Amino acid sequence: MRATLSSGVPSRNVLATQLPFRSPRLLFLNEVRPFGDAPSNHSMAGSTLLRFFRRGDREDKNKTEQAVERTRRTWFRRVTRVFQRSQIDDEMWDELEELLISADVGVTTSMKLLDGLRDRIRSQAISRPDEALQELKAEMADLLSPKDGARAMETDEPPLVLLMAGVNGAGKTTSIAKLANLYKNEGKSVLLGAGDTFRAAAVEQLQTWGERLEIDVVAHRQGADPGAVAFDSVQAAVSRNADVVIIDTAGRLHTRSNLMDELKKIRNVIARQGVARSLKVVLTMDATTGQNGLIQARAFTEAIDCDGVFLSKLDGTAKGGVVLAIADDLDLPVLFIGTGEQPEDIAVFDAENFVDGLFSTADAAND
Ligand SMILES: Nc1nc2c(ncn2[C@@H]2O[C@H](COP(=O)(O)OP(=O)(O)OP(=O)(O)O)[C@@H](O)[C@H]2O)c(=O)[nH]1
Ligand SMILES: [Mg+2]
Repeated sequence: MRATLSSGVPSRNVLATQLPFRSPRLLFLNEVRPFGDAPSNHSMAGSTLLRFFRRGDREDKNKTEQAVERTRRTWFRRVTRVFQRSQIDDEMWDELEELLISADVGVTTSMKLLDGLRDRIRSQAISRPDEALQELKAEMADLLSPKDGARAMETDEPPLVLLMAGVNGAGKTTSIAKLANLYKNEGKSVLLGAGDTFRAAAVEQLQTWGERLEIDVVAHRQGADPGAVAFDSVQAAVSRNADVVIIDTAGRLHTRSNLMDELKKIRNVIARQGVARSLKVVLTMDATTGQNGLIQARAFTEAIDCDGVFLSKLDGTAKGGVVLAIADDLDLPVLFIGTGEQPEDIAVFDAENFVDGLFSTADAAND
């Protein structure tokens, strides 16, 4: 379905700046115009959106290395040291187990990693600890490269609809700004939907990001039905031929079951608009919460099918080992990592970059 487009909208930010509180339905579809002078031709149709994040793997690698610096300095440098011994012995296994669990890898995932390492050492008759370290890295990279991870964010039927879920304060809204900026820099047309109508000033927060990034925001007033915001956001994206629409959600409602019910409702509203195949639920997790965050995340994955994780605030924590637990315990691909508070502070997650970052010797000379 394509709504009729008309010209005469004075500003690209008209949706965000001129209509917010006059009407509960901010967006009037017949006033929406396409991006730029001509509608987007959906240049990625039949292709994959993630493939457009080729702004340079080196940039993602550097950002990842910086973001895991605290985790590396606190835990993984000690893991490296465990392998600087003359032989593989029982003490080595005990120390490894303790360090991995301390780094928030979690008990189950740590055991699994070490069992995998034992198998590798046995089957390849490895006796040197430095070779065993290389096998641990390979085991970790294998665990982090989920079979369907690369496909998690693909769509050949634009617009790609991203629904950002997560507990309050997890970093949803900031992560939306980062994703929007990333897609925009890849030449994609992006629209945001202010689906957190519960928290005071949440709509304005997204609108401020929209103004800063010059990306339009579909918003209703505070207290409005988030399902209606999601509906209008998707309609606007369809009528504009937008490539991507990213919808914010509330992290807190009166009760947790309300929150999950609301999310399901929003998801269903979106799916009913014929974009079910392009809808991806992205769970935002705060890396600083480590294993506790995992418990909260599980409540989301039990309520709603999630397609992957945006792991925020990796730069601010030594609990980066939780990435391994997300992949293993939650069985979700980590798609993106947050590396700071600015829109450009994002890296596309890559298992090898991450493992290399954990074991990098880049900062050894400064100690
Ligand atoms: N250092 C760092 N800070 C981050 C990152 N992502 C988000 N933050 C900060 O975390 C705080 C909360 O971020 P929000 O984006 O408002 O979180 P939210 O999930 O939308 O919160 P609610 O709307 O209240 O549910 C803000 O101060 C952000 O600047 C990150 O990757 N690194
Ligand atoms: Mg928010």
